[in-house]
Amino acid sequence: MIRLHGFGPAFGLPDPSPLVIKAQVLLKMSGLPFETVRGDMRKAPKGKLPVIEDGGKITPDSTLIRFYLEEKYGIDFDKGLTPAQRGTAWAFEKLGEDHIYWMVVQQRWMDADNFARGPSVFFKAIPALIRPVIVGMILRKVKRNLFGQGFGRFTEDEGRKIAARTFQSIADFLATQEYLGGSAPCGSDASLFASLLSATNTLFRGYVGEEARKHASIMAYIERMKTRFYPEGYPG
Ligand SMILES: N[C@@H](CCC(=O)N[C@@H](CS)C(=O)NCC(=O)O)C(=O)O
Repeated sequence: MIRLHGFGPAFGLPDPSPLVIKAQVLLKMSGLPFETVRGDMRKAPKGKLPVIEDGGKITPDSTLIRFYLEEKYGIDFDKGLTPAQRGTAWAFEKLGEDHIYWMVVQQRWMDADNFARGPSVFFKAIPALIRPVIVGMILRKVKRNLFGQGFGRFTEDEGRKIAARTFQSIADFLATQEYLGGSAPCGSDASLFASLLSATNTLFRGYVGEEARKHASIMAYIERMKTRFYPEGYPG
């Protein structure tokens, strides 16, 4: 059976990582038997999760996992879509992963209240004496990553304007059709759903969630995907 390595449910989400949620939804879409286990990113080939393990073969990265499932099991996650629909879906997928993702990281990690509500739980197992040192080190790393990617350079006003335009454009698109490829979910819905579910999480305060939650079409899309892929709900 395929084993998906994630972080484990947290923040009221199936996983704190949108990319683990994406891989989980792709596996659900595939219809293949799988289980989700707690992984260790220090042992992961790229130092990140998700990773899947299939009969001893390890595949890291949510997009490489998709390619692996397509190649090994002959699955077409975008079956029935025209080339233009496939292209649009892919563009929305990467908008989620390479743009919204960083807004979410900024919101969760760079705001002290949000950090206390969320990511701080990852450090609970570290002895109290050395915890502040480790937390400080990781926070500096996250800040460097945000600065390198670029989102970390925006002021709050600038970030809000960008977030507003991003969520408005997604909302306008989702107001015209149920899923990225039309009336049935395609591979990229796994990703966009994961990004939007993470961005709209009410555990965290700030403009990212506020701008995302404004849109009825985004909230309805999340509910459609939840009903379809998590009818049993999820712990966390
Ligand atoms: N491109 C990767 C990104 C995965 C990723 O960024 N995972 C994060 C959690 S959301 C991680 O494991 N970060 C650990 C680190 O950067 O040290 C994918 O699509 O799977």
